[in-house]
Amino acid sequence: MLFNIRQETLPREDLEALQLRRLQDLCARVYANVPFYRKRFEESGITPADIKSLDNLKLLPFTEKQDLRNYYPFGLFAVPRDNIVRLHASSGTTGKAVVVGYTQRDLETWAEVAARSLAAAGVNHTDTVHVAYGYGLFTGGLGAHGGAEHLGATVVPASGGSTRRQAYLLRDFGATALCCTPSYALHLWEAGQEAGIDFRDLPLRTGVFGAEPWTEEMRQDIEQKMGINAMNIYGLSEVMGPGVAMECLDAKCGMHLWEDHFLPEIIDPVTGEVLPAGETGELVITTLTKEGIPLIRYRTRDITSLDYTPCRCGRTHVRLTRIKGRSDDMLIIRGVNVFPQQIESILMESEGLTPNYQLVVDRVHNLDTLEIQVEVDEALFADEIRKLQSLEGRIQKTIKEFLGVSTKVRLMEPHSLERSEGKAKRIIDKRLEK
Ligand code: DLL
Repeated sequence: MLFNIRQETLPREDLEALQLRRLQDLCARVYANVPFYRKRFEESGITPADIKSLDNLKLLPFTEKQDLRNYYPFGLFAVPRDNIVRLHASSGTTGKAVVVGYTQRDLETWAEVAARSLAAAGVNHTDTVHVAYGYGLFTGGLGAHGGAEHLGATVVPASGGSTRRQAYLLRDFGATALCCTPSYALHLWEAGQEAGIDFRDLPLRTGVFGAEPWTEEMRQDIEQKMGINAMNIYGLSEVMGPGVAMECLDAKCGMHLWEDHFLPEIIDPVTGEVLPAGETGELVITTLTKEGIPLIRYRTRDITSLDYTPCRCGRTHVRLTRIKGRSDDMLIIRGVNVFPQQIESILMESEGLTPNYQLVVDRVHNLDTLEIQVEVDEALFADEIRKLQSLEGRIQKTIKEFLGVSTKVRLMEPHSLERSEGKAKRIIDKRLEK
């Protein structure tokens, strides 16, 4: 179901006209209120009046995470502190936190796009939505919460942690939708198994999963184990939080990015050149309506592509293809570029392996090494050692064939790798400690 039929089905021409008006307003606002952006305009030799088409956006430089860090905490805010009603922050894996401030209207916009997103996944006001994204400075919990409330659904604000208790809550409250990271969904499922709860017997029918990269193979695994539709939701704190883009149940193919609020571009991550529609590169987003901390051409570091072909659901907003990785998560193993998700896809094709895996990168005698630790399921674990060893060899061979990199595959006992309550930690790079 569409939450906001008019906006979600705007013909492209109207959508672009709206984007241009909003872009011009945005440029005027940041020029007047944010010294950082005024300087950027001046250095580029232009004023907001020079932005006459969407294409003119190219005249402005990118904004990067480092810029937000340099102006920590509030230096890029575009409204007086009095107008900020909420702060969130993302720590990321390295460096100083990035702080985002929301005005009342920003929170309303966020609730709107998050509600649209849940509706696209097939959730409506009759649903009970169990939110197991963390509540706090992380945007996941409160973002999904705001969307579900705006939709008129019943929200269970479970947050992360107490996993077995959450499995009981899911059963007892009869949640029909679950919002959390895909890795935490599997963790919840395992806790349910241990407590004798089969998710397939519960009323649960929709998963709204995101905040970390995952693959089509992992989707199939989750759907089969839990008996639900596992839907992909995208977002990032700097731009808003969950609900920047969302898959629709009708096509389950690419995430509609709400273009009346966010203007996407795809660039070559090395040269910064804007790539033609359909090509894969780094996603760059301009926030068209945000008031607290608007961003012009923000480099997300997420690798994806834009699909402008019409979608069967009737929504006209462009679709982001599944995130292939982050340009800063890409591993370079002896010169070969490898994304963790490529390895995940290969692992998930082997029967008996679980989606619980970790990549350990090291440097031994000046050579990069990559060890893939992956848990096997109980059935395979009970098999003979010989069989397990031959499976390790087969996976190593497949990875070498498809990705061109030599690895060491280590099959691990079920439940031996650490579980995360939020984003899974897939990479341990020991080279960084040396
Ligand atoms: O993870 C916001 C969010 C919360 C999105 C809940 C979806 C659901 P950050 O902590 O700032 O914000 O992390 C943003 O997470 O740049 C991507 O690299 C990654 N990410 C988010 N959603 C997806 C997804 C939240 N569906 C970073 N697929 C982003 C792959 C994703 N990666």
